[in-house]
Amino acid sequence: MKLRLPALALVLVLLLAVLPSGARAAFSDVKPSDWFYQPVTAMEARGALSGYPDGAFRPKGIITRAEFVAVTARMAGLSPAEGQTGHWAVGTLQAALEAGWYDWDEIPPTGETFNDPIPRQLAVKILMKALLPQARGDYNTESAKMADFSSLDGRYYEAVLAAYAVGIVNGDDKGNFNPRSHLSRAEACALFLRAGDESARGQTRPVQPTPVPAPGETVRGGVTENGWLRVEGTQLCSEAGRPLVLRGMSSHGMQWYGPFASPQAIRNTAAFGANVFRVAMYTGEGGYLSQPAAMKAKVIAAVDAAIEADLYVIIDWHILSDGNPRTNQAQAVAFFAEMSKRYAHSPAVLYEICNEPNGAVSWSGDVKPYAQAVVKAIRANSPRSVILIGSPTWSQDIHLAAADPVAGDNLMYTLHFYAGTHGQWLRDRITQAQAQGLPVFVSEWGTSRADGGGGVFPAETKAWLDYLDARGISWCNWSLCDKDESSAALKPGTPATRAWTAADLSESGKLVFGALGG
Ligand code: IDC
Repeated sequence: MKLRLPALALVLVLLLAVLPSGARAAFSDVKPSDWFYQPVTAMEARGALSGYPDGAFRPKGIITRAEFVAVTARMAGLSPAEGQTGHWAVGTLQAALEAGWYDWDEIPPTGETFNDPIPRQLAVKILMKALLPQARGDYNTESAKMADFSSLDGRYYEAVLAAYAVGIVNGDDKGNFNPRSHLSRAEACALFLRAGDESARGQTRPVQPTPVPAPGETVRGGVTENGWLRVEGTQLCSEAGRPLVLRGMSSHGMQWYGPFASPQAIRNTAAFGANVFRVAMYTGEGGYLSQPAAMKAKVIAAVDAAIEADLYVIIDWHILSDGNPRTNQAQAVAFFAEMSKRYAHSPAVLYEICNEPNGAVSWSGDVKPYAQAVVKAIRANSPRSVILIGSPTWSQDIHLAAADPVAGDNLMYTLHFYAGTHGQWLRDRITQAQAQGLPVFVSEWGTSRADGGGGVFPAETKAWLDYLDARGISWCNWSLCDKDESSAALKPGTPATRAWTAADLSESGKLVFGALGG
């Protein structure tokens, strides 16, 4: 059956066209700091909708009834009905009507409202019927969440209450649902994504993640694929609850080696198989405390570049010479409050709140109270991002944290090692801490001695990587730069401004980059 496509319809088809698989369009009007960046890019990456031929997405444009039903159908796998002609989406609309997603009068098949904006209450009904038909919401509990519940039409109660109950709809800042107002394309993306993820979760829910996965049970992949991280038992998991391993590089100090956290450098690292990047923002050593505005700008640029490369990204408050995190707690609280607000909607961002407490510093007297204060500041903006907490003795004393952990969800504890200095005893400490229920993340390790020099230790490195791999523990290697020291991954003089080949990698870089994708 050949469809006749008038000019307008053709534009709409282009609008909904699927991009070639693997293409990640950078829309000219969708920036990493926009609240809708994640839903829009995730929906586009799933091939459920795309931008305009001019490279724009028009996030504020209004979505029509036909467009909304077409995207929903694509997500639900509903095929168009045969034998329909006229409007570009008429076959799909007919199939949706027959599937009972909406009634005849809500979108008459005669087509006169196909290109009208879709009211929110109808959009939610269609989405719930298509993707979450089993969901139900308790009348009293859910209606109390809507300040304007009385303006909702009775025929939408069931769907809207269910949507509130499963969390795919939240009201506006006044608590209103606004049942008759229209949806922007960005808002529709957020709705589609939440419904799609909730529906996928429903299908995977019976499978409980194992606390420590067996080798081969973990998944890799980037943010688009895995979504919000969550910690189940001791294991980092994807949004759908699958054990996930992040592996990547840490930057060197942003005040010295900022160019190696450029978009090109981060893309290069991703091309070697990394799915995480750590932005090491030294506090002392001429870093943030001496030049806050300049350092913050560098961190933001690096975080945005990592998000654009679909990597998870760790914002690291890199205390080192300032050994006790309490010394600059007020600055840390303010910094993380600002960052967590800025990235509140990005599932890519993790917060590492104190690189390596050291010197005369105690867990329960210093690091733990500091962590409680910073976690509280982050949670005020970002309820579910993963927060990484260090411990005394350069983040080796995880046994102290295991005995007295910080309360809260999605908290992990960092363990740092250097293969030329730390051996079996420190691995045993991880085993013990995990047995006590402590989630561990190796946010920094080196193939060298702990001072960053002394050459590379391949056998010791292999013992460590095998151990981490067997336990599904995530890691970042120190460090991505061309400094003339053993721990640097690139040969001295390697530019950050072009792609890298194996010939650019140092001895350490060869070992580490070889293990990134594996
Ligand atoms: C090292 C750098 C080195 C720099 C030094 C002081 O490799 O070039 O001169 O810091 O700033 C850590 C720290 C990390 C260290 C690294 C190696 O987190 O900042 O980097 N290391 O010494 N903990 C254990 C080892």
